[in-house]
Amino acid sequence: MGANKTVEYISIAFKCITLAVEVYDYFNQRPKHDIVVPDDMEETVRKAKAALKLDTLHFFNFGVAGHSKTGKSSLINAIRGLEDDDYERGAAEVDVTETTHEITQYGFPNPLLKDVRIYDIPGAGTLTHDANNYYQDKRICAFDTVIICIQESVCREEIDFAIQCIKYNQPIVFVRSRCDTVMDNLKKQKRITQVDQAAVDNQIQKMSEAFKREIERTKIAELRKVPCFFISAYSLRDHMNGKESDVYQEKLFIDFIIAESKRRRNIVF
Ligand SMILES: Nc1nc2c(ncn2[C@@H]2O[C@H](COP(=O)(O)OP(=O)(O)O)[C@@H](O)[C@H]2O)c(=O)[nH]1
Ligand SMILES: [Mg+2]
Repeated sequence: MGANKTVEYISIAFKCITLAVEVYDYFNQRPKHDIVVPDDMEETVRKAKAALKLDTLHFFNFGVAGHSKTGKSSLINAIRGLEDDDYERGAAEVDVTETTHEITQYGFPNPLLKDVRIYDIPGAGTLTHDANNYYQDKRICAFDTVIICIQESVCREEIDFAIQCIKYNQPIVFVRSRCDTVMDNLKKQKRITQVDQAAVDNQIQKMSEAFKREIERTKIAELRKVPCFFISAYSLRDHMNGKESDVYQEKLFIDFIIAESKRRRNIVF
């Protein structure tokens, strides 16, 4: 192996380690503060924590909500750095029809992330539960941050659900996963010649603008502050495993949930 190649490999290895350390640096510390909620909502949040058996003192708890097939389980596996079929390490089952409305808890197989828990909140806004009741029934207010998985466009239930979160001073973020399939389709339709970073960036710009227009149409000012990140579960898994893969907005997304959950716990940067 030539000297140049060796230097290149060392440099790539170094970048991977730096990336991994950045992510773990936050997640591997127990929260130093409990979540902060408006005074008049403390009692509700206390009851919610008890009902869900959430330990907000020792764990960061992230909820993932959204309709069936929006990619929640895949996103959870990706954040945990797992392949979808890594059942030995407790991968969430992908592509199953949601027959339950039970919230499922997932820890992190990586011991460095032992103080983080992530929760699958299935079927938000289905016909059996309207979004407002769902928020109350499921005691969503006790999570540090709620990640709302959406499809091509934001629907009414997702908007109502987001408004409930905002009322509880709860950080939320919309995520549109499966962006790799969007790019593949554009190529098949011959609207792009290849899937390179320029084509991805261009498409993300278009999707972000379309998202903003949808939010504007709701005429709800608070929602303008809620970002939407466009990602692929596959790139996100690589990102979480410290590989240099930030094809869509994986790094922005993880940085955002870290920053917002700190805000909710009054952790000053
Ligand atoms: N190509 C691609 N497929 C995805 C992605 N995320 C989810 N999927 C697929 O979308 C389908 C539904 O995903 P799943 O995680 O089960 O959605 P859930 O019902 O919301 O938990 C499955 O076939 C996944 O493999 C992604 O980022 N890229
Ligand atoms: Mg699922």
